Amino acid sequence: MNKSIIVLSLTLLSSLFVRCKSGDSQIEEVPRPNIVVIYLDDLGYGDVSAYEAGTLKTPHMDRLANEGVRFTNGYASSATCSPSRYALLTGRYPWRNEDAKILPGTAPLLIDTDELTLPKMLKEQGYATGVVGKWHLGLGDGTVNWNQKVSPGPNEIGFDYAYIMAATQDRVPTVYLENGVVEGLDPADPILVDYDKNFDGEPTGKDNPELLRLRWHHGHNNSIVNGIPRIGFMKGGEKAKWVDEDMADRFLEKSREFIQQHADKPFFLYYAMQQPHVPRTPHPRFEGTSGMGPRGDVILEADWCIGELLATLEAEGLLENTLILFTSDNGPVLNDGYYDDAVELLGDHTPAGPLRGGKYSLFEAGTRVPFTAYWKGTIVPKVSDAMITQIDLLTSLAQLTGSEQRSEDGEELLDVLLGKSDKGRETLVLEATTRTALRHRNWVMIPPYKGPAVNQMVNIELGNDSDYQLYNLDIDIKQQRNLAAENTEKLREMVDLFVGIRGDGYLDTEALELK
Ligand code: NG6
Ligand code: CA
Repeated sequence: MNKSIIVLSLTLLSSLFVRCKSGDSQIEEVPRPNIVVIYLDDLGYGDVSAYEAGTLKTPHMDRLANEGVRFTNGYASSATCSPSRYALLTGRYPWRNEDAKILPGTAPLLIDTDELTLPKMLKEQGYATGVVGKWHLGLGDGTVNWNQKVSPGPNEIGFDYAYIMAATQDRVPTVYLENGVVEGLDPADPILVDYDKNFDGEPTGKDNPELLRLRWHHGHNNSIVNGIPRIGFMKGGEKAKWVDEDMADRFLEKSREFIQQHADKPFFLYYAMQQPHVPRTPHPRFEGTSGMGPRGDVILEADWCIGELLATLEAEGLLENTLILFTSDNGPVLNDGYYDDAVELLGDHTPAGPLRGGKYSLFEAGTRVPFTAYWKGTIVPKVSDAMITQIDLLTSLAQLTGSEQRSEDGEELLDVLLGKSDKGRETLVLEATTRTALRHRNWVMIPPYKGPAVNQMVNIELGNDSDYQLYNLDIDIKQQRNLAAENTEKLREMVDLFVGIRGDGYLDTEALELK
């Protein structure tokens, strides 16, 4: 072995471990693997072929699932994006923050800069931290000038590096920001953004259908960018606007660069992919590849990106020193506001797998998502039925890296995450568009909620009912049989537990009078 190889090996080895004090003040070695969170947007439980063998084949996602721990009871923190991401990064239930709702592109930063976050905790442990992809957690303090450095944002809550879209692919501003600065902005063509009113003379999806290459079904009829109507109004910033079809490649490229630049030290990468959220704009390489239209095509595109990311880690010699978590921010939706044939070309594919509901729903498909943990050479492949939620990641990864930080609502589930234990959570509050329900062991209790049973626009059952609902998931994973009336004892137990967590004021007492 020549000298440089020895020096390199020693450097790599020292980066694998951190010296840290354990409870009895003994010094012990704690591993410091790189950590990559691959976070899909609206990917359903049944969209991954390792979860639901069907027409769509996702070999790279399957690799993570089949060669790692594949959780069958892995939950997103909410059935929509911003609250889900808030809870992922803070380890707090989203309902503790009343602003944690789907945010417009002009919303202020949702996470307090004093708050404990996953990247902050890992930074304290010596990690380089980066986010690439969809942010949707608000930026700035409420009055953002997009032509200056936008702050606070990801850099102020623990990320050393951030390459993001501000909100969603269907919301303005349709530009990338690198560490708070809009990429490629021409100062002579400043960006203006407004969510209430249009700028004089600017075309909109509503008034100018002749300019559209993708038609809107509901919402999405404000400013037109690249022939696609969006939510919100934007003017200027022509050179900075993203090309939708290139977004996947761009996020992949930035993620790879981050990995390559930090190959010699522990890093945390939050790779927040935009697929299969609307508008679904596959790169031409993937157009038509699924036979299911753009929704299927962008899932295959995302799968390819994951393969490329794995190949990068492998080429850098990092695969055996990297814990890769793969999951989704909420459940699936087909028609989320554009005519893109997602419903018409679905065929036999079942995005929610066997689960009821979808995005926006309190039923299982709203929050139960693909959730896998892969660590080559360390994690022994298995299927785990243990209950775990993304809220647990901050605390569990603190355990992994020797940090004493614990988040408000996260549980210490490191052994579950690594497949060494099957003793997951017992209790979890489920959340969908600010409504909450309770899962305890194999039972789910949904309190009565006003509002429609079905969101007709997206054609998803929301979980609203005038009565209590009680389901036994052990025998009824599809949530078809409401046992509330016949098992009042269990219902009472669940309601008491729920009230204990959510507080007395949450349910109105009249509704609580059980018949
Ligand atoms: C909804 C949008 C939907 C999607 C969602 C956010 C309309 C009618 N619907 O308001 O298309 O953008 O917000 O999705 O505008 S999420 O995954 O980011 O939560
Ligand atoms: Ca989402």
